[in-house]
Parts: sequence; C-alpha cells; structure tokens
Amino acid sequence: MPKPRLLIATHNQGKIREYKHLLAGIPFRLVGLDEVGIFHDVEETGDTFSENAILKAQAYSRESGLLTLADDSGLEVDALLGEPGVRSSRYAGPGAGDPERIAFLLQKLAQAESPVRTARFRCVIAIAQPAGETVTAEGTCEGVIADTPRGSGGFGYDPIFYLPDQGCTMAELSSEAKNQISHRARAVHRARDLLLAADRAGETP
Ligand code: ITT
Repeated sequence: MPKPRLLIATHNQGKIREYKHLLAGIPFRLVGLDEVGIFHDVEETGDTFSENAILKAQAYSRESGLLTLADDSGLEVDALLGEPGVRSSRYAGPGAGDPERIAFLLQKLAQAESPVRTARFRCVIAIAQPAGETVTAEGTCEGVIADTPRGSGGFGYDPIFYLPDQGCTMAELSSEAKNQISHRARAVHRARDLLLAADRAGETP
C-alpha cells in the first residue's frame, strides 16, 4: 500500500533539508509545496510562533487537501526583549538575505542597553488535517549571540548562535549534530507521536 502523503509546508530550503533528516523513517511520503503546485506565501499575521504555525498549516492543508506540517520559528534575544522573534525572517526588511539579517541583529545588539548575550531559538510545529483538528508541538534551544559569524552549516542565524556546551556556533556543527540538539529537532521529537496518531486515524488521502 502506498504511504500517505505529508506536506512539509515551507518555502525555506534550510527547513526542508532538516525535516527530511528529522522525519526519516516516518510512515509518510514527504512532499514539498512546489510538488503540489503551491508557490505563494501565506501571510504571517499572528503575534506568536504558535498562531503563525497554525495559520500556515491550516491554509496549506485546506489548499492541498493533505495532512500538513508547518513550522514557525525564530530567534529570541534577551537584550532585545525577545526580538526578532516572529519577525526573524523579516527583521532586516524585504529583500534582505541571511548575512544582512545577521549584520542588522549584531548592530542592534551593539546598541542595546544590556550587555547580556543570551538567546534562544524557538520552533513551533503545527500539524493540520484538511478537515480535522490542528495540533502543535514546541522546542527550544538555548545559546549566546557571538560577536562575529562563524561556520557555514545550517541556515539563518546559525553562524552567530554560539552553543557554550559544544564550544562552537550552530553553523559549525555537522547537520547530524544540529539535528540532535536544535529547537526543530526537539519540536519534531514531540510531533512524531502526533503524526503517528494522524496516520492511525487514517484521515490522510
Ligand atoms: P516559511 O514560512 O516558508 O516556513 P520562513 O523562513 O519565512 O519560511 P519563518 O517565518 O518561520 O520561516 O521564519 C524563520 C526564520 O527564523 C528563518 O528565516 C531564520 O532566519 C530563523 N530561523 C529559524 N530556524 C532557524 C534555524 O534552525 N537556524 C537559524 N535560523 C533559523
């Protein structure tokens, strides 16, 4: 019997790479948005990671008719009162890439009143059934903002996210090592049971 499909609803190639590793062995065939002909973005109008993850999962699930996993994630920097948070991908304005966002954040942090450099990545996964319920799972990963970017692995803010326990930035870890400890890995760990329950419910086309 063919495996049911699970839509990994993101346009971020870094996230797609990680989900392919993190969900290896799951009883679903993972498909991307382009494979189901969805090329537009869902607007993220929520104030929390959870609201935005649910918004994305439900919209893409309705449109595709598939069981859908979406994540909203980002970096919370304590000295910036939790910024960039839900605005992590839009922080340095439209058209900016990862290096510009990193430079913008380091500049903001240099101007901050507090010298504290602690931060965390947060990831909320939402899993939506086309005509059913939506469930969420969350994971975080604590670290410190480095003075300068280091490493070429991962994506986004990884080059400035220093992990004291590992003695390197997230971008200096192998993808296997990042996938052991990341906020996304922790959220997936919790989401796995929810996906298996959705499979047992047999509601996927
Ligand atoms: P989709 O909405 O299509 O999934 P996106 O990149 O816009 O793609 P988000 O709105 O969730 O996704 O924004 C997440 C941003 O947070 C992302 O663009 C990175 O800048 C940052 N981010 C999230 N997870 C990260 C990680 O594992 N490592 C580094 N930066 C990360």
